[in-house]
Amino acid sequence: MGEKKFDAVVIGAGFAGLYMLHRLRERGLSVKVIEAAEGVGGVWYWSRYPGAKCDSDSIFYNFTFSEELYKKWRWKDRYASQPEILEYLNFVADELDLRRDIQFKTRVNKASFNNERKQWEIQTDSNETFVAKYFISGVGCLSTTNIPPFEGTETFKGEQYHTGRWPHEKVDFTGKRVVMIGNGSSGVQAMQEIAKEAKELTLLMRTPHYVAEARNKKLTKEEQDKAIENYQAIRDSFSSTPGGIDLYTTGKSATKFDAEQQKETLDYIWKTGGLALGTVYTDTGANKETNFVVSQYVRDKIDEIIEDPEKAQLLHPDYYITTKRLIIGTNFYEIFNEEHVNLVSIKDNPIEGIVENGVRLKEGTIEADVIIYATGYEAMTGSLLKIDIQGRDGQTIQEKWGEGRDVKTYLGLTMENFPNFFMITGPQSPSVLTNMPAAIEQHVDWIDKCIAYLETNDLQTIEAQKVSETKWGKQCDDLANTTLYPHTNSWYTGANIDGTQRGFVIYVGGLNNYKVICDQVADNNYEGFSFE
Ligand code: N01
Repeated sequence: MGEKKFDAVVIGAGFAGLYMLHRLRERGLSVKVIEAAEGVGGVWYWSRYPGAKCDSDSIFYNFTFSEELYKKWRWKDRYASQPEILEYLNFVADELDLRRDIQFKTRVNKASFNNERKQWEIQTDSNETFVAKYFISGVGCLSTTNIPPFEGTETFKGEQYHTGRWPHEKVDFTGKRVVMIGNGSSGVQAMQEIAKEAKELTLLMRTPHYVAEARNKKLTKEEQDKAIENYQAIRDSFSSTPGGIDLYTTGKSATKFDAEQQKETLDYIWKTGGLALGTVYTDTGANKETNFVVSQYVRDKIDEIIEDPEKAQLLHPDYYITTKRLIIGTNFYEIFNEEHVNLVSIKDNPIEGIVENGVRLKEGTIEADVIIYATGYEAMTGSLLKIDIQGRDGQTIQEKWGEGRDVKTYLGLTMENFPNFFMITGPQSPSVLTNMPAAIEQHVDWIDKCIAYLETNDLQTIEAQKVSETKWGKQCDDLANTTLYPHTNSWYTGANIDGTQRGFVIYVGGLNNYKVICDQVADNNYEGFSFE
């Protein structure tokens, strides 16, 4: 098969790939997006488990680059469900006529930079070769599922599902004994729904997590109208806030308030719901005293809600709140008061394997008709490392990043030795600590402007200098070390997967500050980069 030539090839047709395609096509470039799924949506195409929702308020979980596009869409609920988000991304693809430049059901296996041609050569599982000047990853931070290598999964006689690869058809839990492994955002959301149907639901819990109340509701016509009227304010919040979303904050440390005031504020947050438990005080992620105030509030809530004190104690999280992604749920703790919902701590009684009739623990077997793995993702770097991406002289990302957590990038966007390769929401960018569409718009806009600079100035390549990578890595580490994040074993650090290298690979300085840095680099004629 001959080569297919484009100006740019983008991997992935989620939020990132769709917007990148639109921007570059508007520039007049020829672009091909390569997507493994049969449709657009990225993670929202695959994560179809019952109850799947986004935990950012829906009115912020969309593109804002086009006022017209923004104003054409109305969210139904405070938090958009997976089907609604998928509908939204299909609406975007239709409105912008994106599908004609997306090749579905195709996976990129390998990409290498040809130094003589100054082009990327990209190979797919359909044995095609694409050649492009620009190669852009929109693979996402949470797209490669993690299924722990439990022994005996093939011997299980019932049904098994991973939350991130859920079947398109409805799974019926009626009259079934369901075992859930994992209680992160996916596990919590799925449990709340499955508990309504299953005969018995047992959570096998390794670490108790903090679950704040979501308070989901239908948006009224007035609320929808207001979101549309507030277009500019919502767009501004993408670049003016640390998280790319306007969440309630006192603007102060908890230490500035007495216990009564703290309780009053936290009660208000609990009642209004959402992720503001993480933003209500400015230093929750950095100051142990504030962190204790907020985390103890949740532990007290658990004690208040759960009738059985032993169960409540088991559900007490003890890591610094927000150093793992805060989870929001709907009456999550309440379900443990129901007789058919069981809680088994596997911290000291780990899973030894899957057997014909259930899950075998070190002590005892939990019988199941259905096993659900809500065990998360090879987060941050997993999806990039799965593809054999080779820069100059055949250097692979694996060679550059060691086992995957010794990440070296400049701005989380580019790498030395990988000319004209860009990562949308790559490691060492604010990515998962933000409202993702905000981070994606900022990255795509920056990449688009950078490509325009190359084209206008007749340049063949842009490449990060080694010294820029070193400085950026130090800046990211120094900032992270002023916070409590690196103290916790989480998917932020890679510690969710046994036996892998650890490393905290997120820029924690906030999307607002990060944008200023990226813009300065661009304004200074792409300071820290080399050109050919
Ligand atoms: O995955 P997770 P997730 N044996 O990694 C457990 C986004 N998201 O899919 O905590 C036993 O958080 C693991 O235990 P532990 C969001 O950013 C958003 O739920 O490592 N248990 C944990 O309980 C989120 O943070 C939305 O001890 C094992 C669970 O599996 C991110 O995706 C919805 C195990 C994994 O939790 C990931 O969430 C869904 C093992 N070997 C996802 N390995 C919303 O917008 C892992 N676990 C709301």
